[in-house]
Amino acid sequence: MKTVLTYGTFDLVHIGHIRILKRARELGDRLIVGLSTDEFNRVKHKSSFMSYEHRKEILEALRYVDKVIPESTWEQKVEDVLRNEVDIFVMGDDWAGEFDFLKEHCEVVYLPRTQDISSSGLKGQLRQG
Ligand code: C2G
Repeated sequence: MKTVLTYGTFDLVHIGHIRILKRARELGDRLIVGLSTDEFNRVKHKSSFMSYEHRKEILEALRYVDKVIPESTWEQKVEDVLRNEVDIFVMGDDWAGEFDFLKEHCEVVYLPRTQDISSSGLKGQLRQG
């Protein structure tokens, strides 16, 4: 059983999110997502349109996601990797290099982001009508 772990806010889930979740899941047998809480979003200087509960319910409905855990701090990743016996940690390559410290505990993979789409971009387009 190969376990994959990734993190994010996943607000207004779009094809960029779906594609990274799909590719991450395909690297193993189960995918765990560390979902940023509303409070942690503020730490990340991000605000999400949808609440943590709604974003969690949406992710749990996706075929690629097996488990959602809360992401409340930057520092919890090593503990999450060990507690969940994670084999592969995955993030989009906008984070390339940022989580290499996890390499002593699991494989670290940065996957190409999907171009030309983002939650903030979608919000801007919706505002412009
Ligand atoms: N992503 C992508 N393509 C996009 C947009 C996002 O591949 N067009 C990926 C990101 O690279 C990330 C994941 O989707 O791996 C989630 O993106 P966000 O919800 O924006 O998460 P982020 O704010 O990057 O939070 O501790 C890690 C942080 O919680 C990551």
